[in-house]
Amino acid sequence: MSHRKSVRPLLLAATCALGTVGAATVATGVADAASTTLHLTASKTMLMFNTKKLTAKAGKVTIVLSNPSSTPHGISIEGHGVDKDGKVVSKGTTSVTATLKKGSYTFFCQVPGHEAAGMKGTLTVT
Ligand SMILES: [Cu+2]
Repeated sequence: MSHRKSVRPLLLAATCALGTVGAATVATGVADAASTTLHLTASKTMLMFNTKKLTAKAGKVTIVLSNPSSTPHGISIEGHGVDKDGKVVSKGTTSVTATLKKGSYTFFCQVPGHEAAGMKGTLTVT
């Protein structure tokens, strides 16, 4: 950190404040983008989800995974530079949220071996 080297702490503070305002402005610009929550359920007995296809509008996308099984499962989104993992849970609910642009993404369970066994699908963002 270079704070100690700063010649004028007040100027630094002012710059930080401006930075915050700038970030808020950017967030407002994205506010009209859609916010989608998708629900996914893991099989109680097999390594699979209840669907292999999900769709969402570009913007903030949350996938909520219900796992009724005692086998641990998680939910991840990958593609176009996005790589987000939700928590792994057994007999519970977990979720992952990412801001996505138009395109095709992969959603999958990140527990080793589960994606290869079939716990994956395509998330199409339009
Ligand atoms: Cu799994």
